[in-house]
Amino acid sequence: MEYSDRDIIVAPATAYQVRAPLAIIRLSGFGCIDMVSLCFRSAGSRTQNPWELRYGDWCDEDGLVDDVMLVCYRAPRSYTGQDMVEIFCHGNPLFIDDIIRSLLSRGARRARPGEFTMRAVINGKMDLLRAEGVHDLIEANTRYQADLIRRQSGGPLVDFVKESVEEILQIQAHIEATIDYGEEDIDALERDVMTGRLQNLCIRFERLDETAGFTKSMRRGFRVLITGAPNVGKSTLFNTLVKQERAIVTHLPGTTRDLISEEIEIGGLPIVLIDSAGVRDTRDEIEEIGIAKIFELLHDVDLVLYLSESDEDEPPYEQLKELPKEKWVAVKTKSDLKPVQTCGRMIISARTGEGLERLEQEVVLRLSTAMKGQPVYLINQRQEELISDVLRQLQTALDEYRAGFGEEVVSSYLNSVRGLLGELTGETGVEDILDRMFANFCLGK
Ligand SMILES: Nc1nc2c(ncn2[C@@H]2O[C@H](COP(=O)(O)OP(=O)(O)O)[C@@H](O)[C@H]2O)c(=O)[nH]1
Ligand SMILES: [Mg+2]
Repeated sequence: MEYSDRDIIVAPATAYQVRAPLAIIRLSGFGCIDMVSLCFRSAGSRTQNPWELRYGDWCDEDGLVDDVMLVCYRAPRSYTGQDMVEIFCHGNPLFIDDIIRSLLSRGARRARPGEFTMRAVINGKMDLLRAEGVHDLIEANTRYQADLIRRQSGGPLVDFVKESVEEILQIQAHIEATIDYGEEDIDALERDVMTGRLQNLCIRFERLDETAGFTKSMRRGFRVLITGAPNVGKSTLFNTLVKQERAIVTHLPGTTRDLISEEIEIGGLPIVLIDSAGVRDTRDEIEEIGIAKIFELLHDVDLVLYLSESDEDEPPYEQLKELPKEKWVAVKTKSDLKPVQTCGRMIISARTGEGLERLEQEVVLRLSTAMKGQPVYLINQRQEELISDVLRQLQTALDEYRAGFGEEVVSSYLNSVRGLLGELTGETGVEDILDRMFANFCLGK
C-alpha cells in the first residue's frame, strides 16, 4: 500500500457507533490548521495559538453543525510529529459525520487504521515496538496485561535484540576470519567453541519463545478447571468466585454434568473458570460424557483445582496424577463443618469465605511462575511468529554444524536471523511491516 504522509488525514479517535457525551475527531498533515479555520468560528481572537484549547462553532455550507472545543498542535510537537488538530464535539454520530464530511470536502481524506501512529513511527516520534504497544494497550483486557505491555513496549525487547545481534555479528566476524585462513585451520576445539556459542543463542531465544505461552493465555484468558468427587463443593466455589449463581448447587451428587465456564479476573489475570461434573464411577450416560470431557480437558487447561472434603491428603484420581505437580492445586473444602489442622494444604469454606483469598493468591502465583524473573516478553502474534522463525533458523544452523557442515553455512543462517530481528524492531522493511501491523489497528489511532 502506498502511504503518503503529505495528505491531510481525518478520523474519529473515539468510539463511533455509540452515542457518548463527547467525541474526538483528529486531523494530521501539513495545512490542517488552515483547513480547520475555514469551518471554525470563535468569539475571541482570530489567530489560533497552538496547544491552546478554544471554544467555538463548527459550520459547514448548510450552517451550524455543533459547538466544539478545538486544539491545534504544531509540528513536531504532536502525536504524529506533524501539524495536528483535535476537535471535541458532541458524541452524536450525526455531528461526527458532518464535521468529517466538511473536512473531506476541503481536501482531507479518511485515515486508514493506525495511520496516525504510523506517521508517528515514520516521523521518529516512536519506534515500531512502542507503536505496536499502543495497539496492544488498547486491546488489553486487564490492568495486569496493560502493565505488562507498558513495561515491555520499546525497552527490554529492543535491548534483547541489540545484544543478540551483537553476539551474532561477533560469531560471523570470527567465521570470516577463520574462513580467510582456510578450512583446514579450524580445529576440533574451535568447532566446540562455536557449537557452544550457537547453543547459547538457541537457549536465549528458547526462553523468549516460551514467554509466548503466558502472554497468549493472557490475551485469551487462563483456563482454570475445578474438579473433584461429586458433592465436594465445586459448583459452590465456582459460583462464589464468579459472584453469581451460575451453576446449580444441590446436596445431590451428580448435579453438574456439563462444563460451565465464566470469565473472571483474579489478581489482574483474566481467567476462564470452568466448573465440571464430579468424577466418579457412574452408570448415568450423560454424567459419563461429562466426566470424559474433564479428562480431555485436563491437559489443555493452565491450572486444575482439585477439591476434596476429606481431611486426609487423599490421592486424586488416576488421570490427574499424570499431570505435572505444578499444574494442580489440592484444596480441602467445607472447613466450616469441622475444624481442621493446616497441613500445608489449601483449606477453604465457600460458606464462610475462609481461605478464599489465599486460594486466589495461590492461583495467581501458579499461573505467573513461568514469568518470574523473566525480563523480556513477547506480547503479540507478530513478535511470536518472528521469534519462532529465528529459533528455527538457529536450531537448524546448530544441527547442520553438528552434522559437519562448514562455518559458511552457519553464517548464512545467521544472516537470515539478523534479517528477522531487524523486522522485529523495524530496522528493515519498515513499510511492509507497517502495512501488516496497522491492518489490525483501530481507526483514529
Ligand atoms: N457447610 C458447607 N457446605 C457446602 C460448602 N460448599 C458446598 N456445600 C454444600 O455441599 C453440597 C454440594 O455442593 P456443590 O457445590 O453442588 O458440590 P459439587 O457437586 O462438587 O458441585 C451442597 O449442599 C452445598 O450447599 C461449604 O463451604 N460449607
Ligand atoms: Mg456441581
